[in-house]
Amino acid sequence: MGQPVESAATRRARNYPADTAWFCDFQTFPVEGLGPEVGVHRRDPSSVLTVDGRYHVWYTRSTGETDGFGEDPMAKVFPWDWSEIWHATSDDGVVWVEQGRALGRGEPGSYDDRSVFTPEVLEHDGWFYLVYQVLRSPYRLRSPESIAIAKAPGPDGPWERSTRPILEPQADGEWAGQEDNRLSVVSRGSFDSLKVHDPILVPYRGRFYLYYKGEQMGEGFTAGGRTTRWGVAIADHVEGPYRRSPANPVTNSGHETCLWKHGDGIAAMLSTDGPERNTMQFAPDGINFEIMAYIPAPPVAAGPLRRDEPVDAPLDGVRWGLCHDVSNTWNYILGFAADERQKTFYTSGQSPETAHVPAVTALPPPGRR
Ligand code: AAL
Repeated sequence: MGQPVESAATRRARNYPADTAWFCDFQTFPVEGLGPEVGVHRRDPSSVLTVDGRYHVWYTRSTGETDGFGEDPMAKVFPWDWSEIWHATSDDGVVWVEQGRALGRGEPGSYDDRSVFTPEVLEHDGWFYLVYQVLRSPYRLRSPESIAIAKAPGPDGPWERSTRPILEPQADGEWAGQEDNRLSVVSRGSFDSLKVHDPILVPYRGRFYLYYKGEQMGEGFTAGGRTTRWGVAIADHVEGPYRRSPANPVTNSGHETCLWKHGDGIAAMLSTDGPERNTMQFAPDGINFEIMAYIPAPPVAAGPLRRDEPVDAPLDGVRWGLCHDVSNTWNYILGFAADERQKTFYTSGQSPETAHVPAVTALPPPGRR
């Protein structure tokens, strides 16, 4: 039998995207005021907004050691347990000043009495909106997690929260037994049967697209790792009601959401989980995403600097921003920037010297990007 004319890998490579516009490395850099601090967790920063020449960000903030799931139902389980949403500002993108708590937990017994965390922000029609995760006590392995919304007349609040979540998990799986074990199920249900996480609001085609990460009852683990996927729920009005797209899930991978408008479509950066992690993707209709680039190391939980005008180059949606580092006991926030030096060298033939640009060490001053 003759040798195969070409290998399977060669055949696969024929379908890989050739456009380099979506490829980049990323650099991270320390920022003051939101960095490492013993006793304090800061994580999951929102997008960065520019308001009157000043940067604004919202993020999860909590204090104290974490104990994991144990006997004491009131003990802090994770860094995002017993959290609040805080607000910080900066005039240069490097030195940040904590302005204090933007939104605290709800009253005991309310849907958000245990934690409010992982915010994203949208400025629209003169109002500011936070979408974020909510958790009601007790916090157990099988606890559902939902998404709520709050609005304010300005970045400094006061924030008025929704009376109930705007999106809840589908809860359409079936647990096996009474043990508090999130993997023992009779049936898993939908990709978002247990938790809806990492919300981000994108005004698109005259409606509001709420993208989010789903976590499943009896979550699986495949060759790509955890089976976390993104869905989208769509509303005519920013405060809802939100209805899930029948096409959900709209990704087969990814963890924290990071999406931005590009041209007439929606661009996405997926990280951390799934066979398509660490990719840039684009959906011309906001639903059907295709891979545009495979990137080495996206920033984790990226909150990009939101630009007022429509972006032209694909990477303009993630050129700068804030992200987090959770590799230490105390989670903290740092800056990130897209780095196209390697690509510039290979695609323009510039010598390494001329292609070399100084390492990115700060967000651009507000107003100049
Ligand atoms: C984050 C997000 C969600 C998870 C936890 C806090 O990166 O994916 O918010 O619940 O981790």
